[in-house]
Order: sequence, then C-alpha cells, then structure tokens
Amino acid sequence: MESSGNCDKNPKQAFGSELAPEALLVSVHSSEEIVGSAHSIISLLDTYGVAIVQFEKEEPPRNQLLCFKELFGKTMSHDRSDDDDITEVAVIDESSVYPGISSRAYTFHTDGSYDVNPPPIVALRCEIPARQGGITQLASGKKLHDWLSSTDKEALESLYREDALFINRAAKSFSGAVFRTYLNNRLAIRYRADEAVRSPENSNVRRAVGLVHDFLSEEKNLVSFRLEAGQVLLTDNFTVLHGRTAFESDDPRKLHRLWFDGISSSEEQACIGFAPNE
Ligand SMILES: O=C(O)CCC(=O)C(=O)O
Ligand SMILES: [Fe+2]
Repeated sequence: MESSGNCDKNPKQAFGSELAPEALLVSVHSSEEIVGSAHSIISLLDTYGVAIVQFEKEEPPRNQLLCFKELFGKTMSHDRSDDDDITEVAVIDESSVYPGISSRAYTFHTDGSYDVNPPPIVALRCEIPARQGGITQLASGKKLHDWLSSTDKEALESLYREDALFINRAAKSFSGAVFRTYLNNRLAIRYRADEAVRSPENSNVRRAVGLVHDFLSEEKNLVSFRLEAGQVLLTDNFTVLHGRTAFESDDPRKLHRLWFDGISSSEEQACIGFAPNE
C-alpha cells in the first residue's frame, strides 16, 4: 500500500500555463525498459500529477500501455474496454451524447467520474494525432482548490457536498462531491461538465460550479499541447483534470486508454491526490 510518510513530503505543486509541456516529458527507449525510468516518471506525477512518456521504439500500443502495470499496479475495466482493459478512443459515434467517442470537444473531466471508485491513474496513448485540433488540455485540481480557498471559501465548502455533482451516464447515475478527503490527509477531485451532468439544485453549489467553469476557461490555468504518436499521457486522476479540443469528424485520430488502481508492488509508489494549501 501507499506509504503515507513519503506522500506527506509530496503535497503536489499547483500549475498553470507557465508549465511548459516539455518539462513533463520522459523519454524511454521501449516498453521493456519502463522500470528503469520509474523514478523520473513517478517524480513528475508526485510533483504535478502528470507525466508524458515518449517511447522511441515503434511497438504495438498494447505493449506501451500494459508495461505501466509494473509502476501502477492492476488495470481497471471500462464499459467498452477489451480483455486487457484497453479502450480505443476515436470517432465511433458522432451522434452520441458522450463527447469521448465523437470529434466534439471533450471538456475537462475526471475519468470514471460516475464510478464510486474512479481510477487513480489514467494512461492515454496516442496512435494517430489529429490533423488539426484534438489538443490535449490539463488543469491542476490543486490550483483550483487553492484558488477557491483564497477567494471564496463558501463556494469551496459547497463543493464538498455529496450532491455537488450529479451524473447520468449509460444506465448509471452518480451523485457525489467535487472535492473529497482521500487517504487521511489528501484530497481528490471529481468533475465533469458535459451533457451527462445535471445542473445542481443547491444555489451555493450552482454558483461554485460556475466558478470552476470560469477557472477552466482561463488560459493561464491550462497547459495545452498536441500528444504525438508514441506518447503516453499519464495523469493522477484525483489531482489533474484533462480534456481535449474538437477536431474534424473525418479525422482518423486514434488513442488508446488504460486505467490503473495505482497500487503496485514496486519500490516506488505514486502519491495519488493532493494536499491543500494551509
Ligand atoms: O481524446 C482525448 O484526447 C482524451 C480522451 C479522454 O479523455 C478519455 O477517453 O477519457
Ligand atoms: Fe478522459
């Protein structure tokens, strides 16, 4: 299990547009050598909640995703995932209410936001980048929490309510908090804002969700870049929100996604979640 002593030293760092995407890159020759880069990858995840692994060798997407089991433990399945729990991310149904399988923008979200236990670690590997658009966007949940804490405590508190986020997806519905305590002294974010989300009934929550939307609309709070073929975006799903911009509907853009429980038997464990500013 996670050593909380180690995690106490890693409260995570808030980040915005000043963080150059290149600072998140770790170059690795092949999937067989991933353990040798574990320290660099986990350090980035512990600092910001995100790392981008660039594989130099051409290998099947499957190898370049499954190798992360050595760092992040067991894989977790999804409604559409295959026997290895891998899900293809491409234009599958333009008319679907779910932006993830269309070419529409996929706004900022936590993966598995409608599950009681969302995946702690998300890996997204790019196979074919978009010709135009399809830009990856990241936002720090820690920065959002710190900003609300210093500007509007009432709004922040309302986001801890169990009815702050109400999601309807497939046959599932879920009601939960945007911010919650996770493993004693750490916090986790859970958010999405697409068609699956119902407007909050409570007026404080409605106002707070409006502030979150404002935060996520400001360029200075976002890191944006094009994920290239052979790159794997790794996020601490409880600290960092991710999304992507729209692209053309006939674009062959293709990614693969795999979720991990974050509990590995290796020496180093990633610290999931963040600590708030005092
Ligand atoms: O298409 C992308 O770049 C992101 C996809 C995504 O966030 C997801 O499938 O959960
Ligand atoms: Fe996602």
